[in-house]
Amino acid sequence: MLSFEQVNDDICDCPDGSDEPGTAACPNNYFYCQNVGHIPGKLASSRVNDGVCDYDVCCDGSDEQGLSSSNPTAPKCENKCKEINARYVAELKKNAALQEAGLKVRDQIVAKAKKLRDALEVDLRMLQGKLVNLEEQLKQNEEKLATLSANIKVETEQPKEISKAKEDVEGLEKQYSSALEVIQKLQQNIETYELILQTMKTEYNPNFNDPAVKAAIRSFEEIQANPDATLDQTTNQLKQDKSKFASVMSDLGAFKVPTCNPASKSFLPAFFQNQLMSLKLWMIENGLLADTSFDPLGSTSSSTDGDSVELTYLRNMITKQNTELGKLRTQIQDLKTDISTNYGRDEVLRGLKNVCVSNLLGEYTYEFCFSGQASQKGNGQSTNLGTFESLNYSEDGKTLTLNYEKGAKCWSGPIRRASIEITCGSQDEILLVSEPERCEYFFKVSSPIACAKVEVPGTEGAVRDEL
Ligand code: MAN
Repeated sequence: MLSFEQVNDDICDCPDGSDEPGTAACPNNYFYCQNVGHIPGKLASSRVNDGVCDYDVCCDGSDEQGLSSSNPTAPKCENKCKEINARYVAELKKNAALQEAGLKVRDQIVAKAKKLRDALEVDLRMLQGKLVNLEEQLKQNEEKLATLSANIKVETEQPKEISKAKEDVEGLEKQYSSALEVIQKLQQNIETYELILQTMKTEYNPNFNDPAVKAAIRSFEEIQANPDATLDQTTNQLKQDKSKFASVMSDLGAFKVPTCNPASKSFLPAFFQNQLMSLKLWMIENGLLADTSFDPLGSTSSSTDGDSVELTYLRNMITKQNTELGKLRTQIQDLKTDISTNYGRDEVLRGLKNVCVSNLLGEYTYEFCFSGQASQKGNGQSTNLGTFESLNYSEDGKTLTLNYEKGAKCWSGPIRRASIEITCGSQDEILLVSEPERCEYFFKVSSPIACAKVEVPGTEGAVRDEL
């Protein structure tokens, strides 16, 4: 236990230096200056009684009061707490006024940000509703297409002319067959007669002088000497050709045309039908035509006949709806991403979308767009320094840092990036830009968006620390 006399006796008794708060006796200790009327301060012991008035910490000059017997020539520093405090309070008030004014501008930006966000949410709900409807319509169309495709038994009929031709060919075939039969019968008869004559020729008695038999045999021999092959050939050809009837009949039987509804019997060429379909589709989509009729060419929508026009229309519609759905989903995703992006406190940065700030500093004009891109312009070209990606606040909340990433690649170096440090100011202004590392840029910026409500604090209670 130390006695009262051992406190501030310029001898360091306690390891933590607590017995010498008013002297420099303990190394690595602090001198406490009361600074009555201002903020108390803590000064390194080494700076006590060193011949320098450390008014930045000890406005009362107590650090140089010659308390140290080892330094009796130390100058006595007069107490300047009153004027230092007056300057300090004036500075605080000035800053508070700046923050106050900036805050008003900030409030307007925040109000705009809120409106923008609300609008995005309305858009999102609207698009989500549209998505649900479109998905439902697509589902219905796909079901209709499936039903249609299943029901289409390509029903066919033959034109009358074809049926008539078939009948005629059938009649001709019968006549042909009868004629062929007659010819074949005659051929058989000829063979029989030839056999009889041959028998007569070989077996007749030449000792009987029968001139009729001899004349018949002579004629038979003449015929045998000049055989006529054409008959056999013709008969064979006729037999072969008979099969052609069957093939013609089969072709005629297979010749059928699809049964069509009146609409698909349109005389319009396919090109015009497609154009008409597209026009109707466009009119339906743009609310100029009710989407009640399923068939763009005006046939009954309940028809489930094999109707290629209706099928084509359905398929076109499904393709279009799928494309539209893809676009909608992308839009919804973009909106969701935007809505969930961190735009800082009160989403203040959202209110500054498309707002850009630039300043000519040295050889380049530097520019950044809040939540957009940062760039360096000069020598007729613009270099991308990165795109806004994230933000963070300093611990005391007074500094907002925006991080811009993935800029243009440095020649044989890193990808450019930038940190934009914003503190409260009456207007958006780039105060300075430096490049602490090659292709890493640091912007110091003032803007109302970093302003905050401040209380002008009393001077009591706080301790001004030199460190
Ligand atoms: C340009 C500028 C500079 C950068 C060099 C790197 O000159 O973008 O800021 O340091 O390229 O090569």
